[in-house]
Amino acid sequence: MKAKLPVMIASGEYPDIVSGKIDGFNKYGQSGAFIPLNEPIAKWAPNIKKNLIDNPEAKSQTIAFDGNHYSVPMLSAMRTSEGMLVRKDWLDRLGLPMPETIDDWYTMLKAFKEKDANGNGDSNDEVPFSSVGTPDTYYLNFADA
Ligand SMILES: [Ca+2]
Repeated sequence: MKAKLPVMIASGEYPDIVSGKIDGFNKYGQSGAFIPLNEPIAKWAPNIKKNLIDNPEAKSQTIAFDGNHYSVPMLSAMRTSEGMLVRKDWLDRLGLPMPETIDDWYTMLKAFKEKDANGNGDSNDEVPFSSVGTPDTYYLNFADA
């Protein structure tokens, strides 16, 4: 999207909502391509307001130099459109609990790698972690910790 955003902006034709990186929205928002979202968020999105505008840390990471928000970031507490999936049958087979902490994740992934999690008698054929999408997508799930 990074390379496509300037082209899309230059064309003058773009959808009502665009997905991408905050820096691009702040850059093109300040030049008038996007409307500031401060007022709509304050008026119609109390939960986003609470977690974005009223949260100094989130606000500092997302606000443009002109003081406006041109995007709604994917904050860790609000990251509901993605998540990690775990093979519960593998957890059950190895007697492990559903991971809650980073240490739990480490223990689980190490056990998946070293033990016969799929129960086929071969302890070397499991892939303990895989993903689809960009590296940002899956590493961010662990980055906050
Ligand atoms: Ca196996």
